[in-house]
Amino acid sequence: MIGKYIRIAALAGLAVANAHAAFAGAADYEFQPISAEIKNGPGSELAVRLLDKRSGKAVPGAIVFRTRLDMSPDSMGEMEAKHEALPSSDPGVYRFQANITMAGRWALKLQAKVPGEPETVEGSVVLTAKD
Ligand SMILES: [Cu+2]
Repeated sequence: MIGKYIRIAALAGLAVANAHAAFAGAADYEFQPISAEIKNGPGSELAVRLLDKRSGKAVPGAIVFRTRLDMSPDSMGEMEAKHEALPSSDPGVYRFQANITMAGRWALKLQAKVPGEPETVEGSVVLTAKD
């Protein structure tokens, strides 16, 4: 009887471990702001680094295919800022130019395809716009 329970518990543990392995991929990456402070106004420049948390190294060559910039950190999630990608000469650094319309905290939310990673990597960085 006891042996049977132990076997079931071991199998359950294995299932959890497998599920974890399946999700480990995208969670190994993190977007970080280069500067957490940005300029309030048109043409404000933002930059984030994509980090592989396992190696601590920046990850070049990611395709950032969806972004959203809004004031959700200051409870204004419906307030969006127009922005576009800029070229970057820094490997692993992804740059944008945004028309920031209000001082305060903005969230840049990103979805990216990372070389060698089948899962979509998602991240969000909070940037504070100052006059
Ligand atoms: Cu606002």
